Amino acid sequence: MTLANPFSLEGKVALVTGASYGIGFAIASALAEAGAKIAFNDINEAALEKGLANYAAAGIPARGYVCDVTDEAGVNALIAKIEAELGAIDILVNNAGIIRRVPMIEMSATDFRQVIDVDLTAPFIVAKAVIPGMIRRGAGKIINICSMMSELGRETVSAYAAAKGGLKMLTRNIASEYGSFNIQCNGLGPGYIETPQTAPLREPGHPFNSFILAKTPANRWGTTEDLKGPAVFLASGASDFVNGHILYVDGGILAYIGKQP
Ligand code: NAP
Ligand code: GCO
Ligand code: CA
Repeated sequence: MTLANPFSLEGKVALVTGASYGIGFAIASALAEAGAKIAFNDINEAALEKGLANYAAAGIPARGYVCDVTDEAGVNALIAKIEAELGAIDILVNNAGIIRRVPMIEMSATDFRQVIDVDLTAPFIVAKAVIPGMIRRGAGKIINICSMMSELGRETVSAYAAAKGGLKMLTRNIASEYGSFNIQCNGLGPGYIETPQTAPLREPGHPFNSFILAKTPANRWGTTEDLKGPAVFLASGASDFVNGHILYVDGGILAYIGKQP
């Protein structure tokens, strides 16, 4: 008798938000490799076309949709369209996110609110749209992409840290409120990963590069490849009794005081 593979996602439908490239694309690719059908969205047609080209180049038959995750009516229409075209959404990855690096006292309330809107309110909106179907089916997986800033602060990222800290608690609250319906909601907390979002921090000679290497026991930046296995774990039956957990994939940053200069 062959034991079923607990990490298999065969027959599952996954929505990964903001997944044209970067961490979202890598996670969607991993879920596809594990057998899931992939839906993703991006904020406009041009970005979506680039995303579709990326999936095609990787041989992944992903379906792409234009949707701004902060637009509740648009998100509700997105969910209905995906469920009509691909089937019920079994796995949601709230990945779409922005960052604005500005000293707090120089940041406008408008910019602060925009970061909160995309990084915290939108995961609420999208989760709220998929949970009723998961309740009806008696199962579901929600993965919220958190951050080192779910635990730590640093200069210039006040809005982002507030959003990602809030996303950690939204994750725990969804786990608490809907765990009895066999819905598992967990966070995936990447450390410092090489993506367009962190490109400004990795410019040659930028002091942040040596700083983060000294703060990372693994002594390297993470890559999106490092996130694939943890994402499949949290999306699969292998984690059915893991709920409200933030799985940090950070090379040990959160455990380490930092290398002595
Ligand atoms: P990224 O390269 O900036 O990509 C972000 C993605 O989100 C893009 O596809 C972007 O689309 C999309 N997006 C932004 N606002 C959106 C909206 N309103 N509606 C729909 N899509 C939207 O970021 P990343 O580095 O891959 O990060 C992905 C997630 O991981 C984010 O939540 C980020 O906070 C988190 N994270 C990143 C790191 C890291 O080191 N990179 C570490 C921890 C956590 P457009 O390009 O069209 O705007
Ligand atoms: C920053 C970085 C971080 C990473 C990530 C760390 O400016 O400090 O952008 O916020 O994006 O969130 O986990
Ligand atoms: Ca299904």
